[in-house]
Amino acid sequence: MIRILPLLAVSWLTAISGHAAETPLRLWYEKPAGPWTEALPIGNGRLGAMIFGLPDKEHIQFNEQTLWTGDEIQMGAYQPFGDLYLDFPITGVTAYRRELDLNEAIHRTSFTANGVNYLREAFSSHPDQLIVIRLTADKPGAITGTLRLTDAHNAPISASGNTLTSKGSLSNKLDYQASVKVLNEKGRVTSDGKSLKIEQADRVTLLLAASTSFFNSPEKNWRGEAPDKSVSRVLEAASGKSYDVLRTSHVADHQALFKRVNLNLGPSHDNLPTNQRIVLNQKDKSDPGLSALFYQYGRYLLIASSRPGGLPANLQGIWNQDMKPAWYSGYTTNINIEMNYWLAEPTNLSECHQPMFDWLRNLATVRKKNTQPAIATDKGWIAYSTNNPMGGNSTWGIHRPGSAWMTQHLWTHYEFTGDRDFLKNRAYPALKELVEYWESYLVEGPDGKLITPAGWSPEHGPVRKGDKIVLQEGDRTPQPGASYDQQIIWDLFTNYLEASEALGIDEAYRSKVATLRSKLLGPKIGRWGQLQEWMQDVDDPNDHHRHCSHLFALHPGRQINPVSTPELAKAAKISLNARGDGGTGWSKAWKINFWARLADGDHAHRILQGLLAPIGGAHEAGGVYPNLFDGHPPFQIDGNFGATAGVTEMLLQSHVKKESLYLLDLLPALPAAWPNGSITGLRARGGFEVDLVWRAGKLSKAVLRSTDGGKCFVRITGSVRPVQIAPNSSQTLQP
Ligand code: FUC
Repeated sequence: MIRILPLLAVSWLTAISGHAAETPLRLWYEKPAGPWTEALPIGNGRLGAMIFGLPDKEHIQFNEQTLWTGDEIQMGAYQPFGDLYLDFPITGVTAYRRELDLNEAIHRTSFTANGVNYLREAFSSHPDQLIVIRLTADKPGAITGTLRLTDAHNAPISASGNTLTSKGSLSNKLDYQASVKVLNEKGRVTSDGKSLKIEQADRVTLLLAASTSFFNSPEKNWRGEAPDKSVSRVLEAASGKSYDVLRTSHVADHQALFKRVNLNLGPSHDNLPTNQRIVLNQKDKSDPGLSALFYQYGRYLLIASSRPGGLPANLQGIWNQDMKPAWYSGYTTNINIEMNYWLAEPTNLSECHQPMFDWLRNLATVRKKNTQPAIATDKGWIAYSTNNPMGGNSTWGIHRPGSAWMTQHLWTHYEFTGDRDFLKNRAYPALKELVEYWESYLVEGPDGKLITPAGWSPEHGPVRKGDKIVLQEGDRTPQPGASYDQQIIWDLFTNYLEASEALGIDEAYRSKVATLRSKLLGPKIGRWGQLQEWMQDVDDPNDHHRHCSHLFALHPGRQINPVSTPELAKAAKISLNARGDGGTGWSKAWKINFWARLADGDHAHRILQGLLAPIGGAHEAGGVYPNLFDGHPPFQIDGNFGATAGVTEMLLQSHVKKESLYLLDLLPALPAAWPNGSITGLRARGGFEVDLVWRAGKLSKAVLRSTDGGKCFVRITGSVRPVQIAPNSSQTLQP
């Protein structure tokens, strides 16, 4: 298995680009947050909060990723946990600033009032499993205020000593508890049974712990340790540590992941508040640093919402304030959950991919119990479009190829890490059972090709209206041979073939699957030169639907690319142009990836700038909120993650093979807007780590590293050359 070389990466950046390793990466504002989408997110993978930064009435709205209603059948919805309010008798605030520092994963609020300079810091610690809030002032005894805890489900709040607790249970018998403990330096803390009063303290540390009785396993019926036990344990352990110790281990833990990749795209208007940067950049496009910040924000958000052992990032990561969030804030499988994880491997956050694999395994386990007749299968498993953490679902739409698409992620994890145990024990069996499902499900189409008898192109379809065929939003009429299904099945079969070859097993079945793959109905070019979305040539050149499902083969698939299938790539381009540059947040994010795969960096950049526009009112006009959360609208985190993945595809691609080796394409889609820049620490398939520097729009230097060593091909400005790297070494390439 390939390991990471973080130290090498950082020192190399400093050496070649002359930049301090610490580029400021922060979202900052001159005013406290008003609406929720102005507040700033912190998270430790499990426990998250939105911080509003109000001097006199601080508001911290928090979530815990397992607080779900629903079960193995019912969808339920992701729930908000509670709110912490800190009321201070503070008036006459000057010199106000709040910021989220991505390098340290710390939120800061600072201001002056009555001649006192106040500084508040907050973070969600993965090593200590709680949220830590630190209140300081530069004059003794200046911290006086009241701490209140509320529960989103109206559970009773109790106060004892220096701790406030909420404790409740949801309709599905999921128990939960949150406790906040006040540790004051000087002054005193008293309780009135409901809230805590802090008087004349010098400094205060608040420890907020929250958990539920959820256990991430169908075998354990989804229930584990009682939350009061875990909350007490966590609070007790953290109470024995100083603020500095808690802070130091949090920063170290975050940076071990975050600092693996360093991106520099040129000038940055970090001197302006982020909300103003967003507006200004739309006018003059003068802030490539905003694109770099948005890129790193995607990585920050994944680290903060997806850690090994936990649940995958849901539709809103872990941040949600609504009792009935849009689309349940669940796991939608026809683009959204997959997009959440496109960035994981290439941006060097492979560990953060793990929760998706566990969720997938659990979902497969529940589906194979076949308790829902409409999606029961003899072999493998299939799922509905929208799912919860426990295998429960909305029954809005059967999404037959969803399991195959998600299983692509297992194969991708192997391609990037070379983890053979994972390939053998997790990826291969999961791929094989789905190949067996499709082997039994496919039928012969009119021209003898193998087709899906009941395909679907999310989330619309052709319906007859009078003598016309129109494409209707949300239509789910079965469409035999729909391109989306066909392409995903091709991808699944290909992943299976490569996996069985890598393991050297199942040779007879491998050749059977190779034959099946060769009989699949492949991509078709239609009457206006487009890549057909359906088996019949019914595509409408004025169809601007947000989904581009029939372009799966271009991205995240690899059946179509400009070099080996130029005609199909041309057709894909015609389809993509017809779909337009608009769409929801995630739709724009996907289009960045498509244009990068078509090697059109300027078009990809144009869409990225479209996604970085301030969010407007229209439901399908994607953009960003002042806190840089992606808006469908409403807020959906997939667009954040998908944009980071897209920018990565602009700088480095490794999905194509040449003579059985990966072909690393360096700067395949660099836009004119980023003439000078550098990136370190990207990962490529085959287990390589890649640093790139470019000047005047051309690659000036690349470094490839590998722990296990290996061969690949590298494409630099059009020419392809073989490269061999010895174990634990690196190689510098010049154009
Ligand atoms: C799919 C999309 C919607 C939305 C939802 C969560 O159904 O078509 O636009 O993003 O997922």
